Amino acid sequence: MKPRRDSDVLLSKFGHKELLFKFLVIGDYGVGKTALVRRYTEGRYTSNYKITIGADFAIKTLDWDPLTKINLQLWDVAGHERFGYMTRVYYKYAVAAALVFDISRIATFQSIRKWLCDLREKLTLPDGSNIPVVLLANKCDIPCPAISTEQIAKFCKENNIGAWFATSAKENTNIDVAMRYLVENVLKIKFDGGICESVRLRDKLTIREHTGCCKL
Ligand SMILES: Nc1nc2c(ncn2[C@@H]2O[C@H](COP(=O)(O)OP(=O)(O)O)[C@@H](O)[C@H]2O)c(=O)[nH]1
Ligand SMILES: [Mg+2]
Repeated sequence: MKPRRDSDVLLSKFGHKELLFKFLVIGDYGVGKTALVRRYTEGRYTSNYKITIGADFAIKTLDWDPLTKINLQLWDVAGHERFGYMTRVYYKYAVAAALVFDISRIATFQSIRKWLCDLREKLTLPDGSNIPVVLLANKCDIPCPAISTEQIAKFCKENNIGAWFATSAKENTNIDVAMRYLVENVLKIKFDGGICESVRLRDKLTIREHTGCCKL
């Protein structure tokens, strides 16, 4: 059997569509990726999680409109963030990404550049453009953030990130709206014909041609 190349499953049954989107949740260890995914998919928050080894993903089903159901497959890096980069296999077929940092720790914000570079170097849409990305300034429930909103907005502008949200997995702040933003952008690209078949991983040759993907 040939491996499936498409990023989504389209079931046309009496005009109904069911789509499957793979979203990545990326960022340094401890920024709250697992907490955000759990909050979004299970509606729960606990302050202690067992460390998951290997690829960990959770599904959230959205009744987008009366004719469209969207299954979001959220891939939480699950421990690999310690290596500081992801393998191509992890990125494969992803159509959007949430980059997460901890608003109380500046080092995690500085790391976003590295995550963004790694992502953009390895993954593009079929037409060569970048997949939709949202930046999540997590733990916004903590008073006295270490990074100002001006710094975050400047970074997004300089690095072509469409939107950022101050989120809290603890208090369930802005997670739905951030995910919705990504879904809307993926759908926009789909209907413009961008993600009609699949998202392809850049091959090694393409990577060499695209050095300096992020503003440093
Ligand atoms: N105050 C606060 N703590 C959070 C929030 N999200 C996660 N945490 C805590 O941060 C720690 C790391 O979270 P975790 O989800 O395991 O981070 P990961 O390594 O990025 O998956 C845990 O102790 C969480 O309880 C949040 O929104 N607010
Ligand atoms: Mg985790």
